[in-house]
Amino acid sequence: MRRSAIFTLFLWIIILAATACTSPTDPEQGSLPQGVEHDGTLRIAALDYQIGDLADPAVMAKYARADILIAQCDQFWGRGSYEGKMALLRAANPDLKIIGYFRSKVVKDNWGETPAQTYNYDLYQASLPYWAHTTTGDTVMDWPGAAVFDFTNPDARRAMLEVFRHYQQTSTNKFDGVFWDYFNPSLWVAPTVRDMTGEPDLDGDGIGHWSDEDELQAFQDGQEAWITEMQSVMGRGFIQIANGSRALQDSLFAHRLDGMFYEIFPDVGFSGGAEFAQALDPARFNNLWTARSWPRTRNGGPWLILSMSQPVGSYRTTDGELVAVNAGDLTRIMALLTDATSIHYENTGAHRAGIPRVELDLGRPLGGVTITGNTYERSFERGRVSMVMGSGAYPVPFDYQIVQKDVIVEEIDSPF
Ligand SMILES: [Ca+2]
Repeated sequence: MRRSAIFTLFLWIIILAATACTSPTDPEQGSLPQGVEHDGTLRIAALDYQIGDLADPAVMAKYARADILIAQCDQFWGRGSYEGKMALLRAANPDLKIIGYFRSKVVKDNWGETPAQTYNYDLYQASLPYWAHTTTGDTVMDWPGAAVFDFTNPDARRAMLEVFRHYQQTSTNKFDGVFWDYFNPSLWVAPTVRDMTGEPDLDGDGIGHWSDEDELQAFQDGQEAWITEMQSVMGRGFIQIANGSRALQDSLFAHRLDGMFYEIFPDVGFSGGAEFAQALDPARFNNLWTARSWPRTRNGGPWLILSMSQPVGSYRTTDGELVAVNAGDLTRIMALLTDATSIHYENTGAHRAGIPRVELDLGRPLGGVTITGNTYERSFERGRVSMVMGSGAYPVPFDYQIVQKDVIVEEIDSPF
């Protein structure tokens, strides 16, 4: 294996407890114990925007294997096909946290055609007075078919939150938390939105969103208010996890939450090449060890959920064998090295839940991570993980080896 000479003079010992010193103080936490009690080697998250047949044992096994499941509210609430069926998931894994997906700034324009008194229809109706406009009076779309409402308006937030609260209260399916999709420092519009005229102008002052300082400040303030108001309505024990880049780079914002979602890890939150290496660079302000200390911990957090790019490709061994890379294996290594980080294991590329190919039983970590040059090592009660950083980018960012009870149970040994 090629080993970079750049860092070989340095030996970094990451003392995990030391990183906690950088955590902002939360007076509400009082004397609650810090950290998370794991019942296994690490936690797994599953995200599935279209929950499968819960009567199928193989499908149920995927969800029950996870520690936290992110699912669509419209499947479970009101006239959703899974009304009353969350109990099946609860029975299969009483410890499973089930989190409801919630759009923080858009409604789909076809929700107005769904049956009345369904969750999506009610969200659509609640949003109508607050749809945002562009400098030319057009409706703001951030994706084709997704209309932006002005969540910087407290009345808009109140109306949308009331729909969420109503279904959580009246449905037999009750979520343990919310998955915000998503919070960025400013509005992002997909390049596929082609027929929108003008520039988004949420506050209607004629100044386009990205050059309007007041509007950008209100955009960020509105996100913070959303989180506070969700907590007021749903309680302090309601888990709040945010997608989007803001919580991955803003420690004070992340501290309002129980966790954050790294979409297409490590491309969101890190950029400029060798993103895997950046995420594990102790000198980088938002490396995963540091970021792990940002969210609050009172609801089982921090939940740092690593998503991934799929499919990522393959490599050929020195023997000529073609080996497909499962990105879930890569993010699992990152999670094993960064402790409280949980992993989003998906294996089809369509945000479907998945089960690790190799289940681990390493036990608890025996300490922090030792970094020698570009080699990262960590010992566990029943084994060790070692990783050698290569390109730091897909498809094979690094080689690694997991040894469990003196047997190599999984590795990538590429000729990079
Ligand atoms: Ca404006």
